[in-house]
Amino acid sequence: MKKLNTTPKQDGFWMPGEFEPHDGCYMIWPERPDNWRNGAKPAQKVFTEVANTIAKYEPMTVIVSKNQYCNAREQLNPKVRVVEMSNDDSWVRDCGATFLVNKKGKLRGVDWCFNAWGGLVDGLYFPWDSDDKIAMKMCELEGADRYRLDDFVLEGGSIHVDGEGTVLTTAECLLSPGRNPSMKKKEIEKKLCEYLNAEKVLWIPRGIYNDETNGHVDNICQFVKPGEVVLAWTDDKKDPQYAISKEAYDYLSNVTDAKGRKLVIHKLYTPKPILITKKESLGVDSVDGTLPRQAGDRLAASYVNYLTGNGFVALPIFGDPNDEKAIKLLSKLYPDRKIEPIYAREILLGGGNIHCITQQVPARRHE
Ligand code: KQY
Repeated sequence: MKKLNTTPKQDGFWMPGEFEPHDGCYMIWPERPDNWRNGAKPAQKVFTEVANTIAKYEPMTVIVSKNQYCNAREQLNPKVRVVEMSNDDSWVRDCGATFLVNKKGKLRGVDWCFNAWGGLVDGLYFPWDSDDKIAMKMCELEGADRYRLDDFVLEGGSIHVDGEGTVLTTAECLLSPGRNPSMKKKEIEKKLCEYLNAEKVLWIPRGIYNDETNGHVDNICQFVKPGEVVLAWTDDKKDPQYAISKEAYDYLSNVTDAKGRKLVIHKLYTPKPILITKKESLGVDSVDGTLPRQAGDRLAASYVNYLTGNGFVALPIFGDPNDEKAIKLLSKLYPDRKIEPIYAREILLGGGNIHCITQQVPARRHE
């Protein structure tokens, strides 16, 4: 497939909202023992549950290394396509292709530069070169030409779009020193609008408290549909999350989207603080250059990190009283989709959640 020298905006390709129809979904099988406890076995169980759940609704592909291929093939539902591919870890939202469509039913991908959430400044592991090739290989599998940005670092979890010209992001992440330190905010906006084919960027100040991604937007806020968002929320003023969510709420209450609409904001209550236990911490290999997992550290738990797909919402739950509240709110907001709650503490222990480990392929037919 071709590497293109034009931009999606020039060519009439755009990124649809995640809530629009999909042709499929991707994940990467977890295995690195310095991120996933107990040799990644507990994580593999939950990843299997996520992949098998999604496969009930749309074509599912799981990328897996040579060493883990037979194990993954054995565990995953036969409906899931399993493809061997080198990788550094399992965050396909971040290292994978951002897929775009045009009015003629064609698919293309954006292949951002990936540097493991901050490169040598504050990245989470080293090296990341295999992950940086994942987007290109996904484009090959999908038969999609691609726009490669060698000069612009971005992870898919740091953006959401409404498919109608609005991009949602956080300043904490996109202006962090490990991404594109020589670029001004306006230049970054221009790049996003050019490569997602959008008109307006909304900048939430910060992401979820203690999020190791420098505050990805996909853990704090997401579009339910154009003009409507869910925002991670707590009423507990003593929790450092309160000030972060309040700041986001105030910001979002005072902006309009690309179509000039004010946003409807739904508060999605976070679970109570979730901390790494000693047992969990001891199960993770300690490796120089990889973020340590220490007992007592607070995890970036949020229900906002859900995936919307064809007729379903795959929702992380944590065994918290607010699980039910989240299920209830999302059932109301997505009356035509089945809410699929998945106990996701193991994914959270690795540093993200269901949205971070999935990447949708939008339906090629778009008017
Ligand atoms: O998108 C994410 N939340 C990924 C976090 C990376 C974690 C690596 N330990």
